[in-house]
This record gives sequence, C-alpha cells and structure tokens, in this order.
Amino acid sequence: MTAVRTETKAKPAADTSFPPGFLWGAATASYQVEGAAAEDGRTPSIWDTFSHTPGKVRNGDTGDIAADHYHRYRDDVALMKDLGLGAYRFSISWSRVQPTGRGPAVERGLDFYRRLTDELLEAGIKPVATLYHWDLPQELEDAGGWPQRDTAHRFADYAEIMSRALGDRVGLWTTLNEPWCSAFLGYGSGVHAPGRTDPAATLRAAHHLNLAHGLAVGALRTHLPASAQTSITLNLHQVRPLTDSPEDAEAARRIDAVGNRIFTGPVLDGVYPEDLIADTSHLVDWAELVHDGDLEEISRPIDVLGVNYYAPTVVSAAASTGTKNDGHGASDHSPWTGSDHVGFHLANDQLTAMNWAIDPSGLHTLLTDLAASHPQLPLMVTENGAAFDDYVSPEGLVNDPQRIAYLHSHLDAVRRAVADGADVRGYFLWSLLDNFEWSYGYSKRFGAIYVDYATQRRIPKASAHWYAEVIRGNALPAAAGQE
Ligand code: IFM
Repeated sequence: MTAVRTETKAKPAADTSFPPGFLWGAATASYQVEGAAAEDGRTPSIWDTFSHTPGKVRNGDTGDIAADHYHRYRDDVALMKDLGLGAYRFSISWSRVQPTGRGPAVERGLDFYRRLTDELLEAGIKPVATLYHWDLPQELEDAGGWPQRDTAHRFADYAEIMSRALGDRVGLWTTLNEPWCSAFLGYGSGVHAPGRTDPAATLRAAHHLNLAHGLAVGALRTHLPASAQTSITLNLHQVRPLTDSPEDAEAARRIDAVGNRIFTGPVLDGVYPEDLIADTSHLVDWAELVHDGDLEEISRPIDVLGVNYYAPTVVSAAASTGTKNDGHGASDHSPWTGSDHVGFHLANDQLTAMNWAIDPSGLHTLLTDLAASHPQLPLMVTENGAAFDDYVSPEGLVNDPQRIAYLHSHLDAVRRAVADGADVRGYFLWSLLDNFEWSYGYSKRFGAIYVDYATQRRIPKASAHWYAEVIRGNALPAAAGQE
C-alpha cells in the first residue's frame, strides 16, 4: 500500500516589518517624571499648585519627586540605550527654564536639558523635545492662563529661548502635547490643572493654544536650522456613533467638532469648522476671539503631525451627559463644551487599568483617515500604550503579558496603516517609565520600565524586552501561539 501524502501548502509568512528608517522611541513628560520641583530655580507650575490642593489627585500624590529623572537621567538614558531606542520624546518644564513665564531664562534650568540631550546624542538616541506638556508656569495662570491671549505670546518667547538653547542638538520639536486636555480638562471639566470649570474659558483656551502653536512654529522656524522639523501632537478622538441612528450620528459629529476639528481645522486647514462655531456660539464670541491674521499664523506648515491614541470614543444621543465612561475622569462638569446631550460608552469590555477599551482598529482608522484627508503630511504615533496592575514577582521580575498583547496589536495596526498608504514615520511607546499619571497620581503604571517609588529602583518589564526585540528586528515578532 502506498502511503498517501497530504500536502499542506505552506502559507507565506505574513510581512510584519516596518519601513526602513522607522523611528522607534519612548516618551515621558516633565512633570510626570522629573521631580526636583523646587531645584535650580524652578518655580511652581499649575500642576504643582493643583497636585498640592487637597482632593485633586488620588492619594494626595504630587510630582515633587516623581521618577526623579532630573537626577537619574544618565541611568535612564543607559536603560534607553539597552532597549535600542532610536529616539526619546521628553518635554521641557517651562517654569524650570523661565520661572515666571516671561523675561530672561535661567541657565541652570537650561543646563539640565543641555545635559540630557548631550547624553542622548552620546548614546545615539535622537532627542525629540515637546515645549508644552501641560505645566504652565503658575504666574501665567495667575495672570489669566490660556483663556488670555497674552499667554500665546509668552509661549512664543519661550519657544525662541528653547530653540536658541537646544537648536544645535534637537532636530524634532513639538509645540504642544494634547492641547485638547489643556483646554477641555483644565478649564472645562476641571479634572486637570488649573481645575477651572468655565465653558467660555475652555473655548478661549483652545483658540489661544492654537495661536500659541502657530506663533511658536514661527519662532522655531526663525531660530532653528533649516533641517529641524516642527510638529504638534494631538490626542485625536476616534469617534464612533453607538448606532446607525441619525441622533447618534449627530452626537458623533458634535464630539468630532469639539474634540478634534477644533484643532485640526485651524492647524491643518486654516479654518475653524462652521458647525463647531454654530454649536458653541452661545458660549463665546468667535468673531471677537479670533483676530485677523490668527488663522494664517496657526496654519503655518508643520513637518510632522504627532498622533496619540489609546482607545476609541463611542457616543450616542443622550438626555444629559455627565462624564460617565468618557474616560477622562469624573466631574460634575462635562469637558465636552457645547455638547451636553451626548452619552459615552465603552467600545468593548477588554479594559486596561484606566478602564479604557482595548481596540487597535481605532488607531488604524485614525492614521488612514488622516492619510486620506492630508496625504502630504507625515505622521508619527507620539504616544500609545496601556496601564495595567503591574507587580514585582518574588524573583524580582515584572511580567506584563497584557501590555505586550496591547502593544503588539497596536503596532500591527500601525503596520497595516502603513501598508494601506499612511506615511507613518515612527512610534513612541507611552511611557518609558512608570510615572505620575495626573489626577490618578502614581496609582496607574504605563511604563515599559517599572519604577519602585520608595527606592527609585528601575526594573525593565517583560514588555520592555519585547519592545527591544521589535526595535532590533524593525518588525513584530510572532504573536504568542503563532510561532
Ligand atoms: O500620561 C498621559 C500623558 O501625559 C498624555 N497622554 C495620555 C497619557 C496617559 O493618560
């Protein structure tokens, strides 16, 4: 009897690689990691004031010490080198370099960023600087904060100071990180500093943040070498209606307007969307707010758009909103200024420790939609990652398979977006280190590197080793079970 050979055709291995030169990085922000809150001339920012106000941050946590990156940056850069990072995205503490938010800079403050960037360059890691990640000098808030037009001009001066100080060593500059949070959580729902809850102030803050971005791009372009790149990072909401009903579609339109297009409209297209103005004109006089020439300033060309993504935003028409399940923290005041009759839902029940739904398809959609609407604009994922309840095993290890699965699925979404034509140039994991997660304090851990806050000991988690493998291969390794 002859044996029957069943032939299974070998499937071609799926291409899991990223484009040559893809930039692999990790990100942090000054107030979340630096500590050294009162050293070398630094003065309080709005987050120092807010975190020191009882009841504002879980467990009364503050960024006074944080991950002590200010003193440990050399060891942290060595850890980045071990991971094989190509880039490190950090932010500059405005009140460390210009304590009152105006006037001359403090050299000791600038020196920290000179030392940090030198150390990075020495390690072969590209420094990527964000000028503003939410820590406005308290003196500027006392003078009115972002709802005041003058703050945008102060920001442009600060951008000039930084470009003169670091322009010879930083090649990629981001003006603002997630201005939506600065305006809508800081002045709308009040769950972020400075904790105000005033819808008109929220919209004024949004416009002045846009203006600050545009003025800063102008200052950067004037003082940086021609090779330097400018960008802004937006936390674009991947908005989905809960059902096909016209009412839910209307809810999605409103949230897209006040969550996304209030920034992408003026920054990328030089215009505020008409529907946004119609939705909010009972709250603010747009004609008075937006001066002649502002939109030209705001829409100065940028080289890269930074996109931060964590979870989709599912909405429906509702009798009233509250902020239940919108993922941005509980408040009696909705951050969704002018959109009171919208309800928020989870996309599914696979949740991170933030109670955010895990849905990588949202990242693919965001990137491919942007590529379709702005085909000439290079994109970069400047934050993506997840908090889980990590712990150190008796052997001293931090095993975080859920984070590896999260990163794997989201990186696969990026890879698919690239295959579908999106010009995505890089990816930054949030975050390099466990850190101060704003109103959640130290209760949420996003890091690839575990931080034992009592001793400041760092332990790279299993996900850090996994990410290093991705970087080495410029490709995704086989998912568990697919080897
Ligand atoms: O920790 C924050 C970061 O500061 C801005 N983007 C979202 C992260 C997770 O909440």
